[in-house]
Amino acid sequence: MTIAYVGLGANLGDREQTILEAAHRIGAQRISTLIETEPWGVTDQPHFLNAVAEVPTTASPGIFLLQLLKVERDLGRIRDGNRWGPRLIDLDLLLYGNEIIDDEDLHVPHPHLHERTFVLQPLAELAPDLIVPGRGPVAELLRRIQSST
Ligand code: PH2
Ligand code: MG
Ligand code: MG
Repeated sequence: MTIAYVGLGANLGDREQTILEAAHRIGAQRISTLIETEPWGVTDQPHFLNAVAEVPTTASPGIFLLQLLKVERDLGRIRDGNRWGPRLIDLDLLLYGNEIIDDEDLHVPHPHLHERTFVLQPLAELAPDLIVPGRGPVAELLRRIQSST
């Protein structure tokens, strides 16, 4: 059994309801506080609701990722190739145990994790002592980003 952390985000529809339903469907054992956040990357879009879920899993990282994509689809997400645009639900595999994975279609830890307050803050709430493999303690990453803005 491996503990995975998944970032959840939504900025269309009933954001809270969709995030809670997604957390349930992916088998979350804990979920952080849901936070209202300014859009990052493409800023001209509605505000997001973000959270992080802690998920125990026996699936391999690749299979787990497919499970996340299926839940996104089942909840109505349509992938239109708009990379950072508005979405009903986004499930990002942030961490899979202590593993570092750099496959063509799977990068863990999530490549933008350390630069996003909307990920680091809820992650630090769930797991304040967590070390992000290859990047360092989550609390330190959060401090760094907060002092740079
Ligand atoms: N997701 C994005 C792009 N920008 N901004 C916020 N605040 N929250 C997100 O989840 C988010 C974003 C692409 O996945
Ligand atoms: Mg995302
Ligand atoms: Mg995504």
